Amino acid sequence: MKLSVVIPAHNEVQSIGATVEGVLEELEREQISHEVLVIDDASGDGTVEVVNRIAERKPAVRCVRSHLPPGFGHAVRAGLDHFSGDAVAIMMADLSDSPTDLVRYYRALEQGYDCAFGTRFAQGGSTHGYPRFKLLLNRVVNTGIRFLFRHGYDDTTNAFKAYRRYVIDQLQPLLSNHFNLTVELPLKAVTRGFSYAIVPVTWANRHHGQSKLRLQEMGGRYLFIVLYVWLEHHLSRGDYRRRDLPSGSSTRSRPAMRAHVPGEGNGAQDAPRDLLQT
Ligand SMILES: Nc1nc2c(ncn2[C@@H]2O[C@H](COP(=O)(O)OP(=O)(O)OP(=O)(O)O)[C@@H](O)[C@H]2O)c(=O)[nH]1
Ligand SMILES: [Mg+2]
Repeated sequence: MKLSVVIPAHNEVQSIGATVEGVLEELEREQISHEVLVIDDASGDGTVEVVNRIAERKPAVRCVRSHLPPGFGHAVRAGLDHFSGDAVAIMMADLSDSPTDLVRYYRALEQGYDCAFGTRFAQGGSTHGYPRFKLLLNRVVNTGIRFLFRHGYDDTTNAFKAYRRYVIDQLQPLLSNHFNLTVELPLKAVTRGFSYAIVPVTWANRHHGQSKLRLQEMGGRYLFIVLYVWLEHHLSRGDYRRRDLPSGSSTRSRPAMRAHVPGEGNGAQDAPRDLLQT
């Protein structure tokens, strides 16, 4: 199974080199077939040059100029249009996400889960340097989403996740142009009936560069996409369910499932048998 790693990057010259090198090192060590796609939006600080220098040594790395308008959601969607792997992971360029966790996601997908979702807040997960107000907002929003969708998962808003290719195909068309894509992807995957492993991950606040998330501009957009998926789930009578499930079957979210992660005690036996077959 080839893994594509899509990394949206805008003016991340101080972090992008270490991000890409860290991913390569881990995937090469684990002998995981891979490609790394950095999706740039006209960065003016040398981000592209750093990636292109790595690409000269490592053919698995490509820097792609987004063909869509600027913005986080468009950049990720550009990556999802371009990737060639059997699965794709979306990862940030600011060294917040850990390449070791990327390997854990891959192992969960290998076990037969359709998606791998990280949690920074359940046992085994952690955050370092999360600004207090952002953390508070995060917990309120994720609790609200969990209440609405009852999917047993407490970190829906974290963008760092992995999906099998057929999941991405069946989530189209994607509507979010901005950071709200980070909730559209997992919520559609859950409500459309794909299985998901919940994997504890670590997250660290950026040390370099600037945050591009503008909270004031995103509130309405997050609410729009959350309500959109909720309405689809409750009113569409299963029209958008994954295609290999009968459309009239239950439209309730699947319960959370934990992946067996090497070195941890939680086992794949938690997952219903049919979910381990893909
Ligand atoms: N190509 C592209 N990438 C973007 C854009 N906006 C953000 N990104 C990238 O998306 C990732 C997440 O953006 P961040 O600014 O770190 O957002 P955040 O993680 O919510 O904010 P922090 O907590 O401050 O890190 C980073 O890798 C950014 O470089 C954009 O408009 N275009
Ligand atoms: Mg960030």
